[in-house]
Amino acid sequence: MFYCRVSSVVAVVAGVICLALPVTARAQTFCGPLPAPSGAVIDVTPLQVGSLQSILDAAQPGSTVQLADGVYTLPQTLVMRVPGVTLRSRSGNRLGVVLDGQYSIGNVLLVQKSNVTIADVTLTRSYWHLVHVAPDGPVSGTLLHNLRGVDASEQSIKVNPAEGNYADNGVIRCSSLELTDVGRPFVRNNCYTGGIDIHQARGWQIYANVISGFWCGSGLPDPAIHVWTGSRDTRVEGNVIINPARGIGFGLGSVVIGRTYSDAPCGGATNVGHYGGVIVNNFVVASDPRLFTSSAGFDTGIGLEQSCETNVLHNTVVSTNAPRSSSIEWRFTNTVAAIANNLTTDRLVPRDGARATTSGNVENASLSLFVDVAAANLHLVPGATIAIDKAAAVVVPVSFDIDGDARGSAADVGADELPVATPTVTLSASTAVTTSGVIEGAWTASTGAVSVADWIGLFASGASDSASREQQSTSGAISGTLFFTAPTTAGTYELRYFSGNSVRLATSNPIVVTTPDPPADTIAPVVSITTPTNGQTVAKTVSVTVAASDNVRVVKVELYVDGTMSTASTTAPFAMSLNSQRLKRGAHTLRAKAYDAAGNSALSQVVTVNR
Ligand SMILES: [Ca+2]
Ligand SMILES: [Ca+2]
Ligand SMILES: [Ca+2]
Repeated sequence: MFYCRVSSVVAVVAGVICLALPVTARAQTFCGPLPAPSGAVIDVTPLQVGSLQSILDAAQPGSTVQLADGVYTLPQTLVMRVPGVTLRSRSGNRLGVVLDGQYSIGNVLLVQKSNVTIADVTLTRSYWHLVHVAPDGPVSGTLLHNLRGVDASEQSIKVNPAEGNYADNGVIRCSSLELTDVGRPFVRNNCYTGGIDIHQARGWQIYANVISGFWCGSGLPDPAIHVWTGSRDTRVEGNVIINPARGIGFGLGSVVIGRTYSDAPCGGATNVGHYGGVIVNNFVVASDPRLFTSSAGFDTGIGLEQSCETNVLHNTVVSTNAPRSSSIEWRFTNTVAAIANNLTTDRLVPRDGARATTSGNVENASLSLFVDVAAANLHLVPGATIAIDKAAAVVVPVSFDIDGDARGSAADVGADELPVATPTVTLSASTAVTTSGVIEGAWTASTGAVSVADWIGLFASGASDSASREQQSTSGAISGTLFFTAPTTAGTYELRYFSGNSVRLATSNPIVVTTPDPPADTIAPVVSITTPTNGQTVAKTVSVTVAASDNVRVVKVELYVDGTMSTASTTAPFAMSLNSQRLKRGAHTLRAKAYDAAGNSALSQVVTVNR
């Protein structure tokens, strides 16, 4: 059962879908590379750092500014003021390109327009934020992909409204945000920092990020992921949050000055910190002794404050010491939530009149349920029977876990689903193809064994599992067919099937790739006798020369005298001789016959000689 809001009244309604958002698989669990640029590409090297802003300003919408590897020490904030521009590294390696603010510029990047993508780079040492989305008109479609953010003095990624404009429907994914021991002393204002901090924004998706170290010796930072002041329909999924003072927060405080909506969500309630949204399949782990002894300690893993119609499902919150407050908590009277199937090592608590339906949660769980807490690996061990297959049924099931593993019919409590059994996968491939041809691969996996992160790769036989020539996602299908392009080099290859955590589950039959045969030779040689000439009188031994040619190669020429083969040559220029003394007096015919390697042959014109 879930609370449903009927008019402005919160009621408990059995069997009715009251989730604010559909809770199915997230759009993408496979943090694969960004597609190659589709528009104009502008290549930039670190030597051009002084003109990078003017390059960005001159870029046309749809184009990509591609940074060569190296350190870019920025003289000023880079402002993305052209819509639809992508800024990314050429290498795709986020460690290869470093945009460094040296704590001397406010933001490393400021996004003001729609559909800006920033990908595959490291951003570091901002006085304020590493990425600040602050629109100068209505903004949507911001994509932050595969970033590494290190040591912002304030929140690493900040989204704000500006002059009445909002930034909506952005995505932050597959990124690592870190506050390190080196950067922590640069945090100011009583620990005014955090990982992702979003105000008054709608429809953001935050998934598959790793966010670590957001705590200070004194002061309480923002939650590692904080979405508030009237934000709406945020999806926070599959993130790993390590040693935060606070993990994930929707809303903050009982009194909210923030965005409101004309369609009156949450029954038109005012003072709402967050409308709707889902927090699902996240790991939150606190294990650093310094965090627990810091002034704020580890406060809470997931907190809702004035957050209405919010789903908190299948999260794992683990702390090696007790939190100051709770593993998961919900506060203030506008908070109405569904809190289901979470696995926590401490308690879940309502505070200050907040309401939630709770089902399938496991509280006060033992640290022994998890693979390696110190390494932030909160996957279940096989003995975690208190959680395995114990999830309560929810109206709209969560189909996949933090790894992309299928939940199956008996879901586990928490973010991880332990695979039911050793998966069996069969994989077959084309047995013989020619270079650059098409290899067809087909697989079948046991039910429940597949993940949307599974993939099939093409390998040279004997190559290591890290040397794939091409990879394709199986999209979580139990069976299917994929097509690969055969290599340009002949040899023996194979397909291999990998689970999302890169364990090889199957290998195909060998694929013999051969160079195609050249087209068959059907063209006969051309041959003529050049000496002796027609009508010539011969005596004694006479040299016979021929002109023989072929589209490929002449391999033999025979000489026929009066229709009978007399002699032959297999060596160019196919010179032969004729002993005329063996001939009777009178006229005799000479003819040459030339052969190519394919067996085609041709006769010359007849040359008549007299003895
Ligand atoms: Ca299960
Ligand atoms: Ca799993
Ligand atoms: Ca020929």
